[in-house]
Amino acid sequence: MLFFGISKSDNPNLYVLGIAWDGSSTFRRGSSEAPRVIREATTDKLYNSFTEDLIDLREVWRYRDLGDVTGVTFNNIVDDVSRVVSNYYRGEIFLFLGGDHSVTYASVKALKSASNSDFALIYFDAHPDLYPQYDGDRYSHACTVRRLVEEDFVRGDNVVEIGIRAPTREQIDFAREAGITIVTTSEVHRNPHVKLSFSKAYISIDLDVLDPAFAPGVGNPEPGGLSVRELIDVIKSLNLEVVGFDIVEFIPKYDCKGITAFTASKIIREILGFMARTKTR
Ligand SMILES: [Mn+2]
Repeated sequence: MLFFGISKSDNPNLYVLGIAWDGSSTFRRGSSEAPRVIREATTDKLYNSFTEDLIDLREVWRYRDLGDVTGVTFNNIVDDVSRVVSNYYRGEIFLFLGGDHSVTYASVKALKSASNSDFALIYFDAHPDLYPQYDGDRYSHACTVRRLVEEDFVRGDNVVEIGIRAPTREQIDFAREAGITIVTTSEVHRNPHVKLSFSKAYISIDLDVLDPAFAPGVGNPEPGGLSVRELIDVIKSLNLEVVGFDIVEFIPKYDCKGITAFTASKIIREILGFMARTKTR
């Protein structure tokens, strides 16, 4: 069974949706293959249902896998994700499997509309993704947070970017103007407790926030990153209700012996355990 042996259900409290899109990547492509490979890496043949903190995910979660959204254009993807989320969302948690980081634009937009509520964005990434446009594409994966803020899907002062280590002056200037909080990789390394000024958020995990030693199979590897241990400890330190989360930028063909896939699976397992603390459904 997939997802650590959690039961499938027609009355789920967790939906899984793959977003098989890598057309907004700037360098290496192939993250559209990731949803299938991440699912396979959650097999209960490899991992049992307990988290590090002894939460039994089978006692908390019932899931339904909605398959993958595929599309020829980014607009198709945005529309399809919105349609699927609005069809199913009744307060459940959504786990989105990317895809490149542009899919977070689609998922946040869809959840915001379907839930009709405001939430903050915690964005784990080596890169700020705050370019006004990249190679002529305003919806490039290098522009995701800027679009979400400028189009009012999330307030700038409700965005925290964690693990940043590949900034540009232009992007950091925009972050300051917009009130976006930047927590650098060095800052996390010194202190994994990130303080937040909000209590409800969407979490986006770009696997390149990790050092390529722990996640070689990504589009834009940036050495000097977090360890898996540090990332999990940061997540566990957050005091937060999570409305949904994603794992993005995994490219299976650049992976080495499944390292990145197992890392993605481990992160999903621990986030599901982390969310169990605040889950009321
Ligand atoms: Mn990114």
